[in-house]
Amino acid sequence: SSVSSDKATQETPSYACQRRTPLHHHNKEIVDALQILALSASFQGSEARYLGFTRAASVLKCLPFTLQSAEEVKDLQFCGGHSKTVIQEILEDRVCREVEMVKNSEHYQSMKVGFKVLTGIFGVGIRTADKWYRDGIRSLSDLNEIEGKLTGEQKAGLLHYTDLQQPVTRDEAERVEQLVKGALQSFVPDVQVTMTGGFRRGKQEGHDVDFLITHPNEEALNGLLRKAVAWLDSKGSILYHHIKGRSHNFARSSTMDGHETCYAIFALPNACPEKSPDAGTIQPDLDKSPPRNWKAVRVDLVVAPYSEYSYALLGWTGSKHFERELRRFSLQVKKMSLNSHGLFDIEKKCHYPATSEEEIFAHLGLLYLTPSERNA
Ligand code: DGT
Ligand code: MG
Repeated sequence: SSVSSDKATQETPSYACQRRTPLHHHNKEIVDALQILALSASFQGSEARYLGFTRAASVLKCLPFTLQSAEEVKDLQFCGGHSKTVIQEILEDRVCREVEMVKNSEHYQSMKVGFKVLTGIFGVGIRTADKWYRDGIRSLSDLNEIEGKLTGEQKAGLLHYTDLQQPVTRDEAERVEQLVKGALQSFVPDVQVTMTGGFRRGKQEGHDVDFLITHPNEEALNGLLRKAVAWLDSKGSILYHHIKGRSHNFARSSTMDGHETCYAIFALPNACPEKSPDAGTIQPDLDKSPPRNWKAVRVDLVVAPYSEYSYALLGWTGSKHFERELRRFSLQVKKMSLNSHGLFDIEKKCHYPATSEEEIFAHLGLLYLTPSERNA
């Protein structure tokens, strides 16, 4: 086992953007446990502990074998201290007491409800969910009681809670893609629409569906998002939407970018059912409420000018931890500032244009990773 751990150490560079992280790996139980502790730490406002657990989980996702004993992680980066105790306990007892305690705690459970109502908007989401907790809100019915005080976005998240908490399947994501493409192409037939986020990394389900929209002629993009969303809205396909206009003075260091973005909740029509043999026979009317033929799905639509498209594609493909590490590597190792608009060399004071993701990795001196290798 010391041979395998030495090997693992040698093969694990410190930044997640320097290593291939597959979607499926060999240590699911331990990774899931560490990620629960990471989420709990962020719910408690501890960014440092969130990062510690997230980095340990991310390193374990790259291990090419299933851990048998905690000895095997002794030389692995980020897997010492608290994370090591967790790993050891799971290997020995199959469960970790701390993780079980966290999962059952009132704070963790209430924060999760609040966070989901806020449709998973990190940062803002956690602050608001925590404020609700401090105001004594523990459940959906508590939230329903203060409905009058909620913003439109929060009301929508609450109203469609049951649907939004269900994962979005790949099949559903593809049907959203058809809707989105149809709307955009009715105005600009050759507009380019790419599904980004977790689905581009090969995930079979997600919490939302992310799209990036571009066109070689920038004029063609003017007003396009608003028109397409209004068109979808007029067809009854949109339950809630909020458009953030393009901005030129966003904070360079922040993860927010200045692209025009629509945060929406779609009413996705159900897939056409296969004709069943007894179609047409009258069913007894047991439940008086009419069957609902749609599902609420969170959708993000982002418009990027053609010259920034590759940076936006890299920035919106994720994972969140991969993006964070890529930016940290750029800044600390290369003295360059990366965001989803471009790459800026702080010492040479110049921008690096790119027409593909491969070129951006090359500018950073990194080995190219395909989207499915960015599941850090
Ligand atoms: P999911 O949807 O939970 O299955 O997982 P992902 O990986 O699709 O995560 P998601 O949808 O939250 O975000 C996709 C990527 O886009 C992720 O790497 C972070 C990035 N992203 C999300 N929101 C923003 C934003 O407001 N600005 C920028 N620049 N990037 C964002
Ligand atoms: Mg997503």
